[in-house]
Amino acid sequence: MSVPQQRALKTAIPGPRSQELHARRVAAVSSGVGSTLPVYVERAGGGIIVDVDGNQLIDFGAGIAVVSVGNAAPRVVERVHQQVADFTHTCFMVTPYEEYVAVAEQLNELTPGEHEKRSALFNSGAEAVENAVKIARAYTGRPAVVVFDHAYHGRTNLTMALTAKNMPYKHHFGPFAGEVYRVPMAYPYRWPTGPDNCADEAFEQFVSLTHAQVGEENCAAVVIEPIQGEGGFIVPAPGFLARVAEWCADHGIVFVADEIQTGFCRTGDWFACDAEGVVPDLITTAKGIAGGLPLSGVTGRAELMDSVHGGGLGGTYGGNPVACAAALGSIETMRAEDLCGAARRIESVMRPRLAALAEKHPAIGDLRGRGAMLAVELVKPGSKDPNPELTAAVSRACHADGLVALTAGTYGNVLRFLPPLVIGDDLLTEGLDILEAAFAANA
Ligand code: PLZ
Repeated sequence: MSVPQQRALKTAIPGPRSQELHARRVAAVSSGVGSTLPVYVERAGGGIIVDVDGNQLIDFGAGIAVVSVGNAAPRVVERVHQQVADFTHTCFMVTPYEEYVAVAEQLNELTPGEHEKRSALFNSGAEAVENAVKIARAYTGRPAVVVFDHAYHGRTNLTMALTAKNMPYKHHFGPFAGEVYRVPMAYPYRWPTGPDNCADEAFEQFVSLTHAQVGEENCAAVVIEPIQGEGGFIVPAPGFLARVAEWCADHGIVFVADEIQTGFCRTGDWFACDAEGVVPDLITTAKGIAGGLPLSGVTGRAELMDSVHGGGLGGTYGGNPVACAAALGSIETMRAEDLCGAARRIESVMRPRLAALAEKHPAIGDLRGRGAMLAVELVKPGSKDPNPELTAAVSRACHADGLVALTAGTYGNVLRFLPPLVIGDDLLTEGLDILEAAFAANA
């Protein structure tokens, strides 16, 4: 690995060169685009990001769960090099190529369920979710889509409507797409009558609200993240997903699992649905699929995917050959290096440390997640009132100490950890030491 797997701080964070670039950025880039940690990146690999001042930061973000195989992963780089040299674009809708077909084959094989499947490729996660809704509507002939509290599905007009949180995703950007209905999420930590009642009661509310306010026969799809990502790594109460999926099947409603953040080994399985034996009708993927190149997919039952009129799905760049080559290199890496196993190993290192931290700091109200998708929810001591101030302070302290840590949550009070799955135990442990010190200094 060409990037040394060590943390090293040469300047304050951000350093002078990053600050220079930041001044240029402010003059050139819309202030509507944010950055969590404005160090400007020069190189990255494994569990390390090297900035333009020579600082080496530990990466607990993986570009928001994207570079699961690590940055510039060798198999990705090799296939991308070959592909850019061969051809960069013809448009699959004009003159197709094998790489797209090969990625579709991989998706059909790896996603949950043994039924016959088809896939279609796009560029971003939001685009995949939009297309899943289009396909569900075309198949069922029904308009409505049911989504959940705390959901995140993207920033385009339809996916903003599907996304729950106003700030920063929706504020001032309406009006939003219609025929979107929201129901409570089975969120054990915040379930009013306690976690034990959560699955049953949330399921009852989902059914009764969908029946009363939408009507089953008007409902094209239910769209759900099997573990909510931006919403704060909310793991639905056990059994909830399976019951929702079964109820959808009983009513001819398409069950769509948005696995854009949870997919491709992140949770210790190829897909988060696997852990509960849930088989979605459609599944959306992106992020981890292509080692950092923009690619997304919708995969699902052949009869559903083939119900759309010919030419109804597409886009200039969807399934771009370079992105497909990257995906093939990325999937090959996940298989060869058993990155599902790696995600479970990461959990076995992180969870006990986070549990010990939670013992020590009453500000940690909940520890949750699965595999290499773990989070702590921070509250004001003695209550469940969200503590976004402490969350921001701890994450700032981590950044200053050379750890890229991300926040999440409807209330901005969740610290989430998404290391690249190829990160070494040493860096993982050192990152956790930094986190511990950040809590000691701020909580
Ligand atoms: N569905 C479950 O997690 C993207 C968004 C970051 P795109 N999550 C990161 C931000 O602030 O924009 C995401 C997701 C789930 C859909 C999406 C959307 O994927 O590739 O960002 O469009």
